[in-house]
Amino acid sequence: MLLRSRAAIWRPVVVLRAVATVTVGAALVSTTHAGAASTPTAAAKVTLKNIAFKRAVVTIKVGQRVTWTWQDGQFVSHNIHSVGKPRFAGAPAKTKGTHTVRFTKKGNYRYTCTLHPGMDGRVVVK
Ligand SMILES: [Cu+2]
Repeated sequence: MLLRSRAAIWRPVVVLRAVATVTVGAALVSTTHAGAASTPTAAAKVTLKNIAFKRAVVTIKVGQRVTWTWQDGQFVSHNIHSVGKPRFAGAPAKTKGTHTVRFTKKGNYRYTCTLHPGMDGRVVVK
């Protein structure tokens, strides 16, 4: 009983350490990942569900963040691939989790999921 509750307490600490390592390894200053203690609230949230980005177009202000959340289940992978310019840090194909990007310059940021033609999105930074 005592061992069980200790495991439950320590598990989140291990997860946070793993996430921190990944963030540093990626060397993308503007990118954060789910579970990081310092992740601020996103100005806009986009879901990846039913082979679509919803909402497909979001508008934010300079300095704000967008968080994408994978919600199509374990059998459907999606990625986020920046298209044209300006570019931003995308995400590799995966089936769950989140991806957060802070946009520091104005622009029309187009992106797509390269696995699903027509699965397109855009972030308008004003
Ligand atoms: Cu996709």
